[in-house]
Amino acid sequence: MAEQTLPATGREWHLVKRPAGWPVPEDFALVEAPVAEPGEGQIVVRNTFLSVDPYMRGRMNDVKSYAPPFALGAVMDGGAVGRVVASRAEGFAVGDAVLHAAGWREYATLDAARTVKVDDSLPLQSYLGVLGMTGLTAYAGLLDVGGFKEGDAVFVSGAAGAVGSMVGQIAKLRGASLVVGSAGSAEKVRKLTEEYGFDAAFNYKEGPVAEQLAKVAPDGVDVYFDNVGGDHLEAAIGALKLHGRAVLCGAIAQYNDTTPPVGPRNLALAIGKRLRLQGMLVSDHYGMQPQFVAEVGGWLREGKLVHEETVVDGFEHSVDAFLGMLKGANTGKMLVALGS
Ligand code: NAP
Ligand code: FER
Repeated sequence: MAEQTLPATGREWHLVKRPAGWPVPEDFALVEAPVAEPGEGQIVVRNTFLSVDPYMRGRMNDVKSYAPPFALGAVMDGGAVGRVVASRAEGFAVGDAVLHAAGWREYATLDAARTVKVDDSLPLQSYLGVLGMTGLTAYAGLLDVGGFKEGDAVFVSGAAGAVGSMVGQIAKLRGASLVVGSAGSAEKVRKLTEEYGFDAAFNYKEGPVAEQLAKVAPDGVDVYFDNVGGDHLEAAIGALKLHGRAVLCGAIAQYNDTTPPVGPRNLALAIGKRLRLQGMLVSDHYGMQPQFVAEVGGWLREGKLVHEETVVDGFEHSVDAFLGMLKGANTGKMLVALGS
């Protein structure tokens, strides 16, 4: 039996219109919906933090992709953490902290087997960022997909974001000879060099990426971690050394485009330089989770790794947080706090 009285309703965010280009607030609706009683094997979670992520923009389009499109007129989903408020599942008690995929709502009734119990000696939102999906993307992308080795020179775009800020720091901690990054504001560039240990950084809005990259990495790079695509990827192909690797993690510069992107126009350079450009999805790398948590968790405890979160307060501001993230309002992981 449910162990405490549940609220009759909770709020959830629905996608009501498929965005054409940049999403607008009218594409979303804040809806009051019944909170379902848990069935056998189920729990009810009150979410405390929601993750808003770039890949969600892709799910707003009605196209076949690695993740199914969000249905129109239905609640969206995404990473979330919260506390169990009712349980009919063995091993799950009221008060337990869980990580799950039923975000964009205040209360979630779901199969306990589809949630992961987490240790709440750490701030719960860490499981959405530094020790969660974005952290693992950085770790697995750099080390496994990118084949990073000590002494490599690394360039990462989106460097002040959740994934990028981790990529640069992991590369440094693993012995990179040079770590350079790009980001979209002077303040982000300052943080990269003064707080995150990057050797150099530049603001991609201040001039051509290829020219700015050539200044900070005149001898080229061994690994490019691509979060942006477009002119960033083109510049990186130009800067990669013989046998260089590009990790194709994201292409956020084109997620809201309504016409097909041009380029990279210099792809043929990959032939002579014997480059490897490899796409990645974090979901292929969950096997690395224990190694990732051990190594990155260790660096966190030792104070060797900085991690930042940009927290938007209030469930009703979830869409603002999502749109803000797409426009660069965040440094580190963008999160929505629902209050505890
Ligand atoms: P994030 O970097 O924390 O946030 C997105 C950032 O993108 C913004 O803060 C903004 O920062 C930057 N941006 C927006 N438009 C841009 C543009 N036109 N050119 C350059 N930068 C732009 O997000 P995240 O969660 O860490 O994700 C980063 C990338 O990794 C995304 O491309 C995402 O799709 C990808 N990703 C892939 C996987 C996978 O499994 N393949 C998993 C997670 C994430 P500025 O202020 O610097 O512009
Ligand atoms: C996943 C695979 C990919 C996932 C997220 C992504 C939340 C992100 C991709 C992107 O941002 O481009 O299983 O889980």
